Amino acid sequence: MDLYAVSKTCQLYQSPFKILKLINLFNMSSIKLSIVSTLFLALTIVSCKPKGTTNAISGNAAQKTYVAPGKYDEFYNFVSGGFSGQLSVYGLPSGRLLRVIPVFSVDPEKGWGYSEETKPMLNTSHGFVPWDDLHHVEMSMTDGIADGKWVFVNGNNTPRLARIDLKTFRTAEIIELPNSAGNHSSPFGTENSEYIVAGTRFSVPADYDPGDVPIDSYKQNFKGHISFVSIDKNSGEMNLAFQLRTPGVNFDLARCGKGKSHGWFFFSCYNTEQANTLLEVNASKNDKDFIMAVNWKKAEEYVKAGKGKKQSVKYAHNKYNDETHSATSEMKNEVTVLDVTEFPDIVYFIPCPKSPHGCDVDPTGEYIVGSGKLAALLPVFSFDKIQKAIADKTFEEQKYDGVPVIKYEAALYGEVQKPGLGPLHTEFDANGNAYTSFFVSSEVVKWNIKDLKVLDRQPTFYSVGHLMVPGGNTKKPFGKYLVAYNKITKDRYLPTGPELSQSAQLYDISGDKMELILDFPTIGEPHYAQAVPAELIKENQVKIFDIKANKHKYASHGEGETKVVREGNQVHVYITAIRSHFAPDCIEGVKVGDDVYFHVTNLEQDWDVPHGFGVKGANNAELLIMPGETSTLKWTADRVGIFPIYCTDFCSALHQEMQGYVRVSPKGSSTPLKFWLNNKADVQ
Ligand code: K7E
Ligand code: CUA
Repeated sequence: MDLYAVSKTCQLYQSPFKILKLINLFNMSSIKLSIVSTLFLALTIVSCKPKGTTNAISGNAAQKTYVAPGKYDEFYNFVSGGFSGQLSVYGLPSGRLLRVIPVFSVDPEKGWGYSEETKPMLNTSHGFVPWDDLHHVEMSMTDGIADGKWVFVNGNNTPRLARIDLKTFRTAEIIELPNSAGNHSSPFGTENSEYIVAGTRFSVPADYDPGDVPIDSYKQNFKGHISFVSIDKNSGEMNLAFQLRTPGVNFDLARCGKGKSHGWFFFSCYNTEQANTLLEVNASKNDKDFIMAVNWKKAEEYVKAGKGKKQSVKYAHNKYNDETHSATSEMKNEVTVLDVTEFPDIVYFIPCPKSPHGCDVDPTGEYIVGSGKLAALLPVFSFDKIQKAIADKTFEEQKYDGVPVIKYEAALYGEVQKPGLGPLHTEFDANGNAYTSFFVSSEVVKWNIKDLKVLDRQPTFYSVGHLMVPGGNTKKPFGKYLVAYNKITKDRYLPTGPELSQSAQLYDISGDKMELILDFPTIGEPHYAQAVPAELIKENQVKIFDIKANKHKYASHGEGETKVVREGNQVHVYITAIRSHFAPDCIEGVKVGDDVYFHVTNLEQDWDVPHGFGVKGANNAELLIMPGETSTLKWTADRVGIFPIYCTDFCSALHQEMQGYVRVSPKGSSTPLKFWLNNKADVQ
């Protein structure tokens, strides 16, 4: 029985005694029992039954979230889609779903990963990878404040970082991360988005080291890598600047320093036991794991001075170009690696109780909160004290795998006592308060950073993971709302078969007490999210692509440029779409076995007039083509007959008339290649 199961039991409103009895039904090792008894103790302190289920939504809550028809929401909220691999965009406070942005997973609705132009975006060193697990969202920043230009997100499974352009709400770039496995501690950005940083969850043998080693040689052969990806200020383009090679632990989450701690990075680490099997027991033995403090400015200096080793690796770097309306994928083969044991002033470990998950830095940059999943307290570390401890060398006698370990008390500002059970993540408001999520006790707890006193606690429904306060990770939180992202909803929504909805819950945090004002379901499992005021983004939207500037190789800039060209068994159809016809809409001379490429250009130059494109029997998805854009659908003619094509997006009153035919003749037939619109045969 694991923590998760315990918490599920907890949500069935069983008493802690019942839970313990239930746990005892399982044959448990003594270690497990000790974890469980800690848990039990904590459970007796904090009742796990969410309180206030009946009065959770108060009378005027509806008013607070009501956005009248024709009115806009106040915030854009970018929410991870978890194992859907996508990012969804909601309005706050209404909780209305505005858009799902395909990132790492193919999306037939938008042709993402299906059109010829977007396929290269999902290329990796493993080939085409059509899915990933997206956990964290990091908006670009200027001077420690979100600037609304880009959103960075992580692909957990096949380690990747993506950049989404908030002018188009599309994925503009994806970079693969070598030497990484489980890109979980990612992506976290520095104050001016100098770097987006990504730590590996799994330590594994580096790509440049021998990989065929026994799994139980973990301690000798498994290493961690932290990637520093630099961001071009103007274009946003990502570049893998360097990596740090670290001892083999699991990196879970991270935050950059800000203000006084700008130049530093903090990572939570678990499995400091370096276990390689049954981690639920073997990685829960140590009383304390670590927060890893990284002086990235120092590391950057070393790299600039030519230090570190160039290692040979292989990773894909994919970019989408809004002029050619096409993506390119480039395979790269080198990265500069600094081994932190050879550069003693880059990295320090700080002991942190019991498998920390979240590692969060307050708006001033002075306080670093570690959230030990199995701990009954929350340690808050002081940046000043960490600096002093480093200067005074207040280290433990033993290094950890060659890295100095700062004494716990020397780095500690203080502990929040009895905050709740199963702390995961902390966000901040602008008034010196912190908000921490507690998975096991299903609650959000508000506490004061200075005196570490708990101020308020509110139940979540149920098992909250991440929390989000708009700007709550930045120097200047916007506050006002808090959203809890819940793993389990149980009885909150109409049931939907074996799997129930995950959800977000919106709290008003403008008063002393948090007030729950809305539930709304999410797409995929929500992990982290970030929100910014709508003004930062709303006015910058690309409304159309200029058709004259379309540099796609197969674009037709008007109906006069449309044509059908045979190259061996490939047939290229240059076709246009405008309300309400395709040109051409009749094509003959295609033969069985031909690969037909429909290059569809949308000639519209008005906002929000996409056309769609589908063809019978395509083992592919539709295309959805924006005004001024060209997209290509590949279709193989597999049999003789007449194959309709049609527009899939209801674009005008005559949308249903927007259709055409492709005639497929037998292999070797003499049907000539012909195409026309309205019997204007072979218009070229
Ligand atoms: Cu969901 Cu950020 Cu992957 Cu915690 S992690 S909940
Ligand atoms: Cu074009 Cu419907």
